[in-house]
Amino acid sequence: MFVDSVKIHVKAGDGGNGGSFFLHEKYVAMGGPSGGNGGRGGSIIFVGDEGLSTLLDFRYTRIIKAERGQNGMDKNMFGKAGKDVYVKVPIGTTILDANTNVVIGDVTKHAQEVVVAEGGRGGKGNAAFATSRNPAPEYAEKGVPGVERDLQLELKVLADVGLVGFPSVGKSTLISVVSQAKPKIASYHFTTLHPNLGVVGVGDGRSFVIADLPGLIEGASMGAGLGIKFLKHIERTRVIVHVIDMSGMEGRNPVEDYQKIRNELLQYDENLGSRPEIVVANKMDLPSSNENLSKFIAKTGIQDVVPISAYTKTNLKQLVYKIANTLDEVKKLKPLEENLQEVVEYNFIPKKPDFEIYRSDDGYYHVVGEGVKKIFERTNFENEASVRFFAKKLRDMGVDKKLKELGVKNNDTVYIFDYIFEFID
Ligand SMILES: Nc1nc2c(ncn2[C@@H]2O[C@H](COP(=O)(O)OP(=O)(O)OP(=O)(O)O)[C@@H](O)[C@H]2O)c(=O)[nH]1
Ligand SMILES: [Mg+2]
Repeated sequence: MFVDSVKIHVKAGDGGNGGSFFLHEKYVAMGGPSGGNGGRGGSIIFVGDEGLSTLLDFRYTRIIKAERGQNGMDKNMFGKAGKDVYVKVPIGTTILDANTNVVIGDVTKHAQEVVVAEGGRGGKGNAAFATSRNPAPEYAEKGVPGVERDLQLELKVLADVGLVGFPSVGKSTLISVVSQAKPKIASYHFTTLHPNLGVVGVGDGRSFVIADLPGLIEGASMGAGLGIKFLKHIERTRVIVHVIDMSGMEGRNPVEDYQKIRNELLQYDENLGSRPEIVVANKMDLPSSNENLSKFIAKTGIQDVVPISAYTKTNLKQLVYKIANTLDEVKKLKPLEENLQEVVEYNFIPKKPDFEIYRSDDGYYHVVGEGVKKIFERTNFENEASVRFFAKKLRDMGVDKKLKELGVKNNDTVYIFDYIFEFID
Protein backbone atom coordinates (compact mmCIF):
# COMPACT_ATOMS: atom_id res chain seq x y z
CA MET A 1 0.00 0.00 0.00
CA PHE A 2 1.24 3.46 -0.86
CA VAL A 3 0.45 6.10 1.72
CA ASP A 4 1.28 9.61 0.66
CA SER A 5 -0.73 11.73 3.04
CA VAL A 6 -1.28 11.23 6.72
CA LYS A 7 -2.22 13.20 9.83
CA ILE A 8 -0.44 12.49 13.09
CA HIS A 9 -0.09 13.93 16.56
CA VAL A 10 3.22 14.69 18.23
CA LYS A 11 3.93 15.57 21.83
CA ALA A 12 7.44 16.45 22.88
CA GLY A 13 8.49 15.79 26.47
CA ASP A 14 7.71 18.34 29.16
CA GLY A 15 10.62 19.85 31.00
CA GLY A 16 11.17 18.44 34.47
CA ASN A 17 10.20 20.66 37.39
CA GLY A 18 12.88 22.46 39.30
CA GLY A 19 13.41 21.00 42.76
CA SER A 20 12.68 22.89 45.96
CA PHE A 21 14.88 21.44 48.67
CA PHE A 22 17.04 22.58 51.53
CA LEU A 23 20.17 20.92 52.70
CA HIS A 24 19.61 18.95 55.86
CA GLU A 25 22.94 17.75 56.90
CA LYS A 26 23.97 16.33 60.17
CA TYR A 27 24.65 19.06 62.70
CA VAL A 28 23.63 21.73 60.21
CA ALA A 29 20.30 23.05 61.40
CA MET A 30 19.28 24.79 58.23
CA GLY A 31 21.38 24.47 55.12
CA GLY A 32 20.96 26.54 51.97
CA PRO A 33 18.51 25.90 49.14
CA SER A 34 19.61 22.86 47.17
CA GLY A 35 16.93 22.06 44.61
CA GLY A 36 18.50 21.28 41.23
CA ASN A 37 17.10 22.20 37.81
CA GLY A 38 14.68 19.94 36.00
CA GLY A 39 15.87 18.14 32.86
CA ARG A 40 14.89 19.12 29.33
CA GLY A 41 12.03 17.19 27.74
CA GLY A 42 12.80 14.99 24.73
CA SER A 43 12.25 16.47 21.27
CA ILE A 44 10.73 14.73 18.27
CA ILE A 45 12.94 14.83 15.22
CA PHE A 46 12.18 13.58 11.73
CA VAL A 47 15.07 12.19 9.71
CA GLY A 48 15.13 11.71 5.94
CA ASP A 49 15.70 8.08 4.98
CA GLU A 50 16.20 7.05 1.38
CA GLY A 51 15.25 3.46 2.24
CA LEU A 52 11.63 4.45 2.79
CA SER A 53 9.21 5.17 -0.03
CA THR A 54 5.86 5.61 1.69
CA LEU A 55 4.36 7.06 4.86
CA LEU A 56 2.85 3.66 5.61
CA ASP A 57 4.48 3.35 9.03
CA PHE A 58 2.46 6.32 10.23
CA ARG A 59 -0.74 4.40 9.54
CA TYR A 60 0.06 2.41 12.64
CA THR A 61 1.78 5.08 14.70
CA ARG A 62 -0.49 8.07 14.76
CA ILE A 63 0.75 9.48 18.03
CA ILE A 64 4.40 10.05 18.80
CA LYS A 65 5.54 11.12 22.24
CA ALA A 66 8.90 11.89 23.76
CA GLU A 67 9.91 11.41 27.38
CA ARG A 68 9.61 14.19 29.91
CA GLY A 69 12.68 15.52 31.70
CA GLN A 70 13.34 14.32 35.19
CA ASN A 71 12.56 16.67 38.07
CA GLY A 72 15.38 18.48 39.76
CA MET A 73 16.53 16.77 42.93
CA ASP A 74 18.00 17.50 46.31
CA LYS A 75 21.67 18.35 46.74
CA ASN A 76 21.68 20.40 43.57
CA MET A 77 21.24 17.36 41.38
CA PHE A 78 19.86 18.20 37.98
CA GLY A 79 17.15 16.04 36.46
CA LYS A 80 18.08 13.93 33.45
CA ALA A 81 16.95 15.13 30.02
CA GLY A 82 14.23 13.15 28.28
CA LYS A 83 15.43 11.11 25.31
CA ASP A 84 14.89 12.62 21.87
CA VAL A 85 12.78 10.52 19.53
CA TYR A 86 14.04 10.10 15.96
CA VAL A 87 11.49 9.12 13.34
CA LYS A 88 12.43 8.07 9.81
CA VAL A 89 10.52 9.61 6.92
CA PRO A 90 10.93 9.13 3.17
CA ILE A 91 12.73 11.73 1.09
CA GLY A 92 10.14 14.10 -0.36
CA THR A 93 8.09 14.41 2.82
CA THR A 94 6.64 17.84 3.50
CA ILE A 95 5.68 18.45 7.11
CA LEU A 96 2.88 20.92 7.79
CA ASP A 97 1.18 22.10 10.93
CA ALA A 98 -2.24 20.50 10.40
CA ASN A 99 -4.08 23.42 11.97
CA THR A 100 -2.35 26.37 10.33
CA ASN A 101 -1.02 24.69 7.18
CA VAL A 102 2.32 26.35 7.78
CA VAL A 103 5.17 24.31 6.34
CA ILE A 104 7.44 23.20 9.16
CA GLY A 105 9.97 21.50 6.95
CA ASP A 106 10.67 19.75 3.69
CA VAL A 107 12.77 16.62 3.87
CA THR A 108 14.75 16.53 0.65
CA LYS A 109 17.97 14.75 1.63
CA HIS A 110 19.06 11.56 3.29
CA ALA A 111 19.87 12.07 7.00
CA GLN A 112 18.38 15.58 6.98
CA GLU A 113 16.83 16.36 10.36
CA VAL A 114 13.78 18.46 11.10
CA VAL A 115 12.71 19.14 14.68
CA VAL A 116 8.94 18.86 14.58
CA ALA A 117 8.27 19.27 18.29
CA GLU A 118 10.76 20.71 20.69
CA GLY A 119 11.05 19.40 24.23
CA GLY A 120 10.26 21.81 27.04
CA ARG A 121 13.01 23.47 29.03
CA GLY A 122 13.48 22.20 32.56
CA GLY A 123 12.41 24.45 35.42
CA LYS A 124 15.08 26.03 37.61
CA GLY A 125 15.46 24.63 41.11
CA ASN A 126 15.25 26.85 44.16
CA ALA A 127 19.04 26.88 44.46
CA ALA A 128 19.10 28.99 41.30
CA PHE A 129 16.95 31.68 42.89
CA ALA A 130 19.04 32.38 45.97
CA THR A 131 20.11 36.00 46.23
CA SER A 132 21.67 37.99 49.03
CA ARG A 133 18.25 39.47 49.80
CA ASN A 134 16.54 36.13 49.72
CA PRO A 135 19.11 33.47 50.57
CA ALA A 136 16.53 30.74 51.18
CA PRO A 137 13.87 30.86 48.43
CA GLU A 138 11.26 28.16 48.38
CA TYR A 139 10.36 29.06 44.86
CA ALA A 140 11.22 26.66 42.07
CA GLU A 141 10.03 26.81 38.46
CA LYS A 142 7.90 24.19 36.82
CA GLY A 143 9.21 22.74 33.60
CA VAL A 144 7.93 24.15 30.29
CA PRO A 145 5.49 21.83 28.52
CA GLY A 146 6.86 20.20 25.37
CA VAL A 147 5.45 21.31 22.03
CA GLU A 148 2.29 19.43 21.13
CA ARG A 149 0.75 19.70 17.68
CA ASP A 150 -1.05 17.95 14.86
CA LEU A 151 1.04 17.39 11.79
CA GLN A 152 0.03 16.78 8.23
CA LEU A 153 2.62 14.79 6.31
CA GLU A 154 2.57 14.90 2.53
CA LEU A 155 4.84 12.76 0.42
CA LYS A 156 5.70 13.95 -3.02
CA VAL A 157 7.92 11.63 -4.94
CA LEU A 158 11.26 13.21 -5.61
CA ALA A 159 12.28 11.86 -8.97
CA ASP A 160 14.20 13.51 -11.78
CA VAL A 161 11.88 12.10 -14.37
CA GLY A 162 8.19 11.23 -14.32
CA LEU A 163 6.57 8.78 -16.74
CA VAL A 164 3.11 9.93 -17.70
CA GLY A 165 0.51 8.64 -20.13
CA PHE A 166 -2.77 6.81 -20.46
CA PRO A 167 -3.18 3.45 -18.71
CA SER A 168 -1.62 0.42 -20.44
CA VAL A 169 0.69 2.41 -22.71
CA GLY A 170 3.66 0.58 -21.18
CA LYS A 171 5.04 2.92 -18.51
CA SER A 172 5.66 0.15 -15.98
CA THR A 173 7.14 -2.08 -18.65
CA LEU A 174 9.52 0.72 -19.57
CA ILE A 175 10.74 1.34 -16.01
CA SER A 176 11.19 -2.40 -15.52
CA VAL A 177 13.59 -2.62 -18.48
CA VAL A 178 15.65 0.51 -17.81
CA SER A 179 15.97 0.13 -14.02
CA GLN A 180 15.85 -2.47 -11.26
CA ALA A 181 12.28 -1.54 -10.38
CA LYS A 182 9.89 -4.48 -10.58
CA PRO A 183 6.40 -3.03 -10.83
CA LYS A 184 3.35 -5.04 -11.70
CA ILE A 185 2.66 -5.16 -15.45
CA ALA A 186 -0.66 -6.26 -16.91
CA SER A 187 -2.94 -5.65 -19.84
CA TYR A 188 -5.74 -4.08 -17.79
CA HIS A 189 -5.98 -0.36 -17.07
CA PHE A 190 -4.79 1.12 -13.79
CA THR A 191 -2.45 -1.72 -13.01
CA THR A 192 -0.18 0.74 -11.26
CA LEU A 193 -1.78 2.17 -8.15
CA HIS A 194 1.12 4.08 -6.70
CA PRO A 195 4.35 5.57 -8.00
CA ASN A 196 7.33 3.25 -8.39
CA LEU A 197 10.82 4.63 -8.34
CA GLY A 198 13.80 3.26 -10.20
CA VAL A 199 17.39 4.36 -10.59
CA VAL A 200 18.59 4.36 -14.18
CA GLY A 201 22.29 3.97 -14.86
CA VAL A 202 23.12 5.67 -18.14
CA GLY A 203 26.31 3.68 -18.70
CA ASP A 204 28.68 6.65 -18.74
CA GLY A 205 28.67 7.27 -14.99
CA ARG A 206 25.51 9.33 -14.97
CA SER A 207 22.31 8.13 -13.35
CA PHE A 208 18.87 9.49 -12.61
CA VAL A 209 15.73 8.58 -10.72
CA ILE A 210 12.67 7.80 -12.74
CA ALA A 211 9.10 7.50 -11.40
CA ASP A 212 6.49 5.25 -12.96
CA LEU A 213 3.19 6.94 -12.21
CA PRO A 214 -0.35 5.56 -12.37
CA GLY A 215 -2.08 6.06 -15.71
CA LEU A 216 -3.91 9.32 -16.33
CA ILE A 217 -7.23 9.70 -18.13
CA GLU A 218 -9.27 12.60 -19.35
CA GLY A 219 -10.59 14.56 -16.38
CA ALA A 220 -7.71 13.48 -14.14
CA SER A 221 -7.13 17.08 -13.11
CA MET A 222 -10.73 17.13 -11.88
CA GLY A 223 -10.27 13.89 -9.99
CA ALA A 224 -11.21 11.26 -12.59
CA GLY A 225 -9.54 7.86 -12.31
CA LEU A 226 -6.72 7.99 -9.82
CA GLY A 227 -6.66 11.65 -10.75
CA ILE A 228 -5.31 14.51 -8.86
CA LYS A 229 -3.80 12.38 -6.14
CA PHE A 230 -0.94 11.49 -8.45
CA LEU A 231 -0.67 14.56 -10.60
CA LYS A 232 0.98 16.27 -7.66
CA HIS A 233 3.95 13.91 -7.95
CA ILE A 234 4.65 15.26 -11.41
CA GLU A 235 5.05 18.75 -9.98
CA ARG A 236 8.39 17.83 -8.53
CA THR A 237 9.96 16.06 -11.46
CA ARG A 238 12.34 17.98 -13.66
CA VAL A 239 11.55 16.24 -16.90
CA ILE A 240 8.32 14.70 -18.08
CA VAL A 241 8.51 11.59 -20.24
CA HIS A 242 5.22 11.26 -22.02
CA VAL A 243 4.64 7.66 -23.14
CA ILE A 244 2.25 7.01 -26.01
CA ASP A 245 0.96 3.66 -27.23
CA MET A 246 1.66 4.13 -30.94
CA SER A 247 -0.05 0.88 -31.96
CA GLY A 248 -3.46 2.53 -31.71
CA MET A 249 -4.90 -0.75 -30.47
CA GLU A 250 -8.14 -0.83 -28.49
CA GLY A 251 -9.43 1.89 -30.79
CA ARG A 252 -7.02 4.41 -29.31
CA ASN A 253 -5.88 7.43 -31.23
CA PRO A 254 -2.29 8.41 -30.35
CA VAL A 255 -2.74 12.07 -31.34
CA GLU A 256 -5.81 12.47 -29.17
CA ASP A 257 -4.16 10.57 -26.33
CA TYR A 258 -1.22 12.95 -26.44
CA GLN A 259 -3.38 16.05 -26.49
CA LYS A 260 -5.67 14.86 -23.70
CA ILE A 261 -2.83 14.13 -21.32
CA ARG A 262 -1.13 17.42 -22.18
CA ASN A 263 -4.36 19.17 -21.45
CA GLU A 264 -4.77 17.46 -18.08
CA LEU A 265 -1.26 18.44 -17.05
CA LEU A 266 -1.91 22.07 -17.96
CA GLN A 267 -5.29 22.08 -16.25
CA TYR A 268 -3.67 20.82 -13.12
CA ASP A 269 -0.80 23.29 -13.13
CA GLU A 270 -0.01 25.61 -16.00
CA ASN A 271 3.65 25.66 -14.97
CA LEU A 272 3.88 22.07 -16.18
CA GLY A 273 3.55 23.47 -19.70
CA SER A 274 7.10 24.77 -19.59
CA ARG A 275 8.57 21.63 -18.02
CA PRO A 276 10.81 19.85 -20.56
CA GLU A 277 8.95 16.95 -22.11
CA ILE A 278 10.24 13.96 -24.03
CA VAL A 279 7.66 12.24 -26.19
CA VAL A 280 8.09 8.49 -26.42
CA ALA A 281 6.33 6.33 -29.00
CA ASN A 282 6.05 2.89 -27.40
CA LYS A 283 4.98 -0.49 -28.81
CA MET A 284 6.82 0.14 -32.08
CA ASP A 285 7.06 -3.67 -32.44
CA LEU A 286 3.38 -3.84 -33.36
CA PRO A 287 2.29 -3.71 -37.04
CA SER A 288 0.36 -0.43 -37.21
CA SER A 289 2.82 1.60 -35.15
CA ASN A 290 5.07 2.88 -37.94
CA GLU A 291 2.21 4.31 -39.91
CA ASN A 292 0.69 5.87 -36.80
CA LEU A 293 4.00 7.46 -35.90
CA SER A 294 4.23 9.21 -39.27
CA LYS A 295 0.69 10.50 -38.85
CA PHE A 296 1.45 11.58 -35.28
CA ILE A 297 4.46 13.63 -36.36
CA ALA A 298 2.54 15.17 -39.22
CA LYS A 299 -0.45 16.15 -37.06
CA THR A 300 1.29 17.37 -33.92
CA GLY A 301 4.35 18.84 -35.57
CA ILE A 302 6.53 17.21 -32.91
CA GLN A 303 9.61 16.00 -34.83
CA ASP A 304 11.54 14.81 -31.87
CA VAL A 305 9.59 11.66 -30.94
CA VAL A 306 11.67 8.76 -29.57
CA PRO A 307 10.38 5.45 -31.00
CA ILE A 308 10.94 2.44 -28.71
CA SER A 309 9.61 -0.94 -27.81
CA ALA A 310 9.77 -1.60 -24.11
CA TYR A 311 8.67 -5.13 -24.85
CA THR A 312 11.48 -6.02 -27.30
CA LYS A 313 13.86 -3.55 -25.60
CA THR A 314 14.47 -1.61 -28.76
CA ASN A 315 16.09 1.85 -28.82
CA LEU A 316 16.15 2.11 -25.02
CA LYS A 317 19.74 3.27 -24.88
CA GLN A 318 18.98 6.22 -27.12
CA LEU A 319 16.04 7.17 -24.89
CA VAL A 320 18.06 6.94 -21.69
CA TYR A 321 20.78 9.17 -23.18
CA LYS A 322 18.27 11.69 -24.33
CA ILE A 323 16.72 11.85 -20.86
CA ALA A 324 20.13 12.22 -19.18
CA ASN A 325 21.14 15.01 -21.57
CA THR A 326 17.88 16.86 -21.05
CA LEU A 327 18.34 16.57 -17.28
CA ASP A 328 21.83 18.01 -17.52
CA GLU A 329 20.44 20.99 -19.38
CA VAL A 330 17.70 21.54 -16.80
CA LYS A 331 20.05 21.19 -13.85
CA LYS A 332 22.25 23.89 -15.31
CA LEU A 333 19.28 26.22 -15.52
CA LYS A 334 17.51 25.41 -12.31
CA PRO A 335 18.40 23.45 -9.20
CA LEU A 336 15.63 21.18 -7.92
CA GLU A 337 15.24 23.13 -4.70
CA GLU A 338 13.65 25.96 -6.65
CA ASN A 339 10.71 23.72 -7.41
CA LEU A 340 10.12 23.03 -3.76
CA GLN A 341 7.74 24.92 -1.60
CA GLU A 342 9.20 27.73 0.38
CA VAL A 343 10.33 26.45 3.74
CA VAL A 344 9.24 28.30 6.81
CA GLU A 345 11.80 28.02 9.55
CA TYR A 346 10.64 25.96 12.48
CA ASN A 347 11.48 28.73 14.88
CA PHE A 348 9.58 31.35 13.00
CA ILE A 349 6.62 32.31 15.14
CA PRO A 350 5.00 35.66 14.47
CA LYS A 351 5.60 37.99 17.40
CA LYS A 352 2.49 38.42 19.46
CA PRO A 353 2.03 40.74 22.44
CA ASP A 354 2.92 39.21 25.81
CA PHE A 355 -0.62 39.66 27.01
CA GLU A 356 -4.00 41.00 26.07
CA ILE A 357 -6.89 41.88 28.32
CA TYR A 358 -10.54 41.86 27.44
CA ARG A 359 -13.73 42.16 29.41
CA SER A 360 -16.51 39.62 28.98
CA ASP A 361 -20.23 40.50 29.04
CA ASP A 362 -20.51 39.43 32.67
CA GLY A 363 -18.00 42.13 33.64
CA TYR A 364 -15.05 39.84 34.31
CA TYR A 365 -11.57 40.64 33.11
CA HIS A 366 -9.64 38.04 31.11
CA VAL A 367 -5.91 38.09 30.75
CA VAL A 368 -4.62 36.01 27.85
CA GLY A 369 -1.49 35.84 25.68
CA GLU A 370 1.68 33.89 25.09
CA GLY A 371 3.85 35.71 27.62
CA VAL A 372 1.37 35.25 30.43
CA LYS A 373 0.83 31.65 29.41
CA LYS A 374 4.51 30.90 29.71
CA ILE A 375 4.69 32.17 33.27
CA PHE A 376 1.35 30.60 34.13
CA GLU A 377 2.50 27.17 32.99
CA ARG A 378 5.61 27.38 35.11
CA THR A 379 3.78 28.30 38.28
CA ASN A 380 2.91 25.77 40.90
CA PHE A 381 -0.31 27.19 42.34
CA GLU A 382 -0.10 24.99 45.41
CA ASN A 383 3.05 26.76 46.51
CA GLU A 384 2.60 30.18 48.02
CA ALA A 385 6.08 31.39 47.12
CA SER A 386 5.52 30.31 43.56
CA VAL A 387 2.21 32.20 43.38
CA ARG A 388 3.82 35.33 44.78
CA PHE A 389 6.49 35.07 42.12
CA PHE A 390 3.76 34.74 39.49
CA ALA A 391 2.04 37.89 40.73
CA LYS A 392 5.31 39.79 40.65
CA LYS A 393 6.04 38.69 37.09
CA LEU A 394 2.61 39.87 35.93
CA ARG A 395 3.18 43.20 37.60
CA ASP A 396 6.58 43.55 35.92
CA MET A 397 5.03 42.70 32.59
CA GLY A 398 2.53 45.54 33.01
CA VAL A 399 -0.62 43.50 33.50
CA ASP A 400 -1.63 45.31 36.71
CA LYS A 401 -1.12 48.71 35.14
CA LYS A 402 -3.18 47.79 32.10
CA LEU A 403 -5.97 46.36 34.26
CA LYS A 404 -6.15 49.61 36.20
CA GLU A 405 -6.27 51.60 32.98
CA LEU A 406 -9.23 49.47 32.00
CA GLY A 407 -10.94 50.39 35.25
CA VAL A 408 -10.41 47.37 37.42
CA LYS A 409 -11.21 47.88 41.11
CA ASN A 410 -10.20 46.01 44.22
CA ASN A 411 -11.92 42.60 44.55
CA ASP A 412 -12.92 42.51 40.88
CA THR A 413 -12.69 39.09 39.28
CA VAL A 414 -9.85 38.49 36.86
CA TYR A 415 -9.53 35.29 34.86
CA ILE A 416 -6.10 34.09 33.89
CA PHE A 417 -6.66 30.98 31.80
CA ASP A 418 -8.71 28.61 33.98
CA TYR A 419 -7.77 30.28 37.24
CA ILE A 420 -9.88 32.95 38.93
CA PHE A 421 -8.13 35.72 40.81
CA GLU A 422 -9.36 38.63 42.84
CA PHE A 423 -7.67 41.88 41.98
CA ILE A 424 -5.94 43.38 45.00
CA ASP A 425 -3.87 46.47 44.55
N1 LIG B 1 3.64 -5.18 -27.85
C1 LIG B 1 4.02 -4.45 -26.83
N2 LIG B 1 3.37 -4.50 -25.68
C2 LIG B 1 3.78 -3.73 -24.66
C3 LIG B 1 4.91 -2.88 -24.77
N3 LIG B 1 5.08 -2.25 -23.60
C4 LIG B 1 4.10 -2.70 -22.77
N4 LIG B 1 3.32 -3.59 -23.41
C5 LIG B 1 2.16 -4.32 -22.85
O1 LIG B 1 1.13 -3.37 -22.54
C6 LIG B 1 0.41 -3.80 -21.38
C7 LIG B 1 0.39 -2.67 -20.36
O2 LIG B 1 1.72 -2.44 -19.89
P1 LIG B 1 2.05 -1.69 -18.54
O3 LIG B 1 3.51 -1.50 -18.53
O4 LIG B 1 1.42 -2.38 -17.37
O5 LIG B 1 1.28 -0.32 -18.83
P2 LIG B 1 1.17 0.96 -17.89
O6 LIG B 1 1.30 2.15 -18.74
O7 LIG B 1 2.10 0.86 -16.75
O8 LIG B 1 -0.35 0.86 -17.40
P3 LIG B 1 -1.04 1.43 -16.04
O9 LIG B 1 -0.17 1.03 -14.91
O10 LIG B 1 -2.38 0.79 -16.00
O11 LIG B 1 -1.12 2.90 -16.23
C8 LIG B 1 1.08 -5.04 -20.88
O12 LIG B 1 0.36 -6.17 -21.30
C9 LIG B 1 2.47 -5.00 -21.52
O13 LIG B 1 3.02 -6.28 -21.73
C10 LIG B 1 5.59 -2.84 -26.02
O14 LIG B 1 6.58 -2.13 -26.24
N5 LIG B 1 5.11 -3.64 -27.01
MG1 LIG C 1 1.79 0.75 -14.79
